[in-house]
Amino acid sequence: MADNFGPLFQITINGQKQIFATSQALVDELCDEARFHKAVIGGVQKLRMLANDGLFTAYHGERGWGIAHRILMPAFGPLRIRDMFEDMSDIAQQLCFKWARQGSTTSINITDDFTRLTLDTIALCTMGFRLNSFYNNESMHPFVESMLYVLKEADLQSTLPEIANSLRVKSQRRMAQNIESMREMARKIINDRRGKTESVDDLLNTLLNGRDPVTGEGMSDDLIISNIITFLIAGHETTSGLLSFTVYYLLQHPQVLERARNEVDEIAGMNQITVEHLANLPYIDAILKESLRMMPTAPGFTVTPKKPEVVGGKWMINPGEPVNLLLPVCLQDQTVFGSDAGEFRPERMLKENFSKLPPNAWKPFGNGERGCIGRAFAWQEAQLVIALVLQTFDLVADNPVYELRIKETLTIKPDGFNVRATLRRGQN
Ligand code: MNH
Repeated sequence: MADNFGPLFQITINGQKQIFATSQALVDELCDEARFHKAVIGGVQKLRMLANDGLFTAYHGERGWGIAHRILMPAFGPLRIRDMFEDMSDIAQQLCFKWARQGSTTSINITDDFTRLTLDTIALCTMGFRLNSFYNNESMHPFVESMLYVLKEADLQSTLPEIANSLRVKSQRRMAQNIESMREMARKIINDRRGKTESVDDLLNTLLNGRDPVTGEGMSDDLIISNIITFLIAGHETTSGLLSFTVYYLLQHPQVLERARNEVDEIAGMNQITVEHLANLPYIDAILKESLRMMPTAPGFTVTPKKPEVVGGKWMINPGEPVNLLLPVCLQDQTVFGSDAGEFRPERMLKENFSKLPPNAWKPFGNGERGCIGRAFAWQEAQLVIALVLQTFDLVADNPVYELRIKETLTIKPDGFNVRATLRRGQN
């Protein structure tokens, strides 16, 4: 539809008018926070049943958002993220142990294992909580089972007319039960921590004891629960997709893979990868950026104008009308990235080239005050995992003629992409 009707078109879904923007020039305009702000609609709005005024699902200007945002921003700053490196390594090593022990004849569904990794990482790094997903191959942690149900149901409900939803009594009841069990689990994490005497300086501690510099208030228990759940959800699906697509592109492009691996070998050799190494892996950084450009794992975000606005010089948009920024198309805009915009070419994302892109050309982490709070977290985790996997394994696609299929929930991931991993020579 973007090819036929872009750069701006409108369709009606379930009686609601939806506008889609598909060019970088429009993204640039729509990222102007003086004119536009986030709109919470569709699947994201449905998730409010679970996460209410948590950071991701909060309405523009909602009180709980402001309090949580001001308390939590410093907790996601670069220094705090650096402190999480050891816990990130712990989980990344669990992944490597698993692959090593499975041996090179096992077909690995890479997205499943990366989801185990990212979920365990966010829970351990932010709350000191071990989900131990690598030690349970059959079922996922009950929290995860509930989360998967709720995400799927929220997505489905957002595509059905309200009347159909009101008739799906059993699904509604299951939804409510799963939501309650997730909130109960978060409540338990809070109470466990409050029962401890020694202090731990982590994100959970900030949630429990942080004070909003503006209002002087702390966060209510309900708001803390909503944000714990928000981090667990927002903090893992997107990063898992990023890692999966990155491995997919690496296997599609052997020269890129080789250059990336040489970079790791040169910087870290066979030594354990440290947080200092990560700053010296510019090519891997470019690969991750390019992977998110080709496959933005959060494939869009939605804004609405503060007052009636004309965009692109000719389209009138009114407050409350949602404009979806369709990232997979915007990030491959040929007027910005050239005629090879549809090709995976990490060189274009090396610092000297990246810095020459026009403003707002690369927005896979959203925009402004409602942009991703976990960006530095995700980046450190992804750099570490790709470096460690390249250092440790030879990877091949299980199906050499695999053609990329995409699975879409709120986020996108490769579907049915399996690899085999062989320990590199010279290592046990
Ligand atoms: Mn994240 C918002 C993409 C990793 C927590 N994230 C957003 C938005 C995008 C996004 C896009 C803006 C959504 C919108 O405008 O409606 N996030 C990503 C990507 C990755 C990612 C592509 C990984 C790759 N995000 C993470 C991680 C965490 C996290 C990791 C948690 C640790 N993200 C959030 C939260 C928000 C958000 C919380 C909402 C912030 C706000 O509105 O205040």
